[in-house]
Amino acid sequence: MAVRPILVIPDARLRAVADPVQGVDDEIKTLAQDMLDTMYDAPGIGLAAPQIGVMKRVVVMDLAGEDEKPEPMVLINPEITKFGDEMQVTEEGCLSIPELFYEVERPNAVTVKYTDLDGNEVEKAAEGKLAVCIQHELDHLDGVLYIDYLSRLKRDRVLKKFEKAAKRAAG
Ligand code: GNR
Ligand code: NI
Repeated sequence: MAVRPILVIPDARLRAVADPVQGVDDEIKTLAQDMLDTMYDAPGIGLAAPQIGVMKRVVVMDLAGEDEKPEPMVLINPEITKFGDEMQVTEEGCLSIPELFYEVERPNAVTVKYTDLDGNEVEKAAEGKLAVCIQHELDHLDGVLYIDYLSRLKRDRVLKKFEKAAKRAAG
């Protein structure tokens, strides 16, 4: 059990592109477990490795409800191979942009291809909240945040707030 600190904007690592994983070894297995521990502790429904400062293309998710049995998912080198034609608007939040929630429009369905923890290639179709979460997490691997989809006015307001907070913390 290792809960690692979650980076908050404007940390530059949240804007960098993460590197592909070369093989599923013990280091990646430990990373995935630490990411799940960190996500459940937060708590959140997803976490991407750059959010804990590890620039590797690894994502974890669990969309099971509070009273349901946990359904941890680990996605290594994930890629979206298909987007649905319809769009959906849902409210998103991000552990790296704490305490704020905004509505975002995204495709309502995606197909994602990834390597799992056993090294197997998996292709999975998703819709609804899972599709939103997959898109949100994969964006993190490319340095993209959900606030990038907001109007410039709203995004700038969010950025200013966190830039101010970072300056205050730095003294
Ligand atoms: O915990 C999270 N909740 C959430 C809600 C709506 C859309 C996306 C998410 S992901 C977020 C955790 C997080 O920041 N993952 O990167
Ligand atoms: Ni996020």
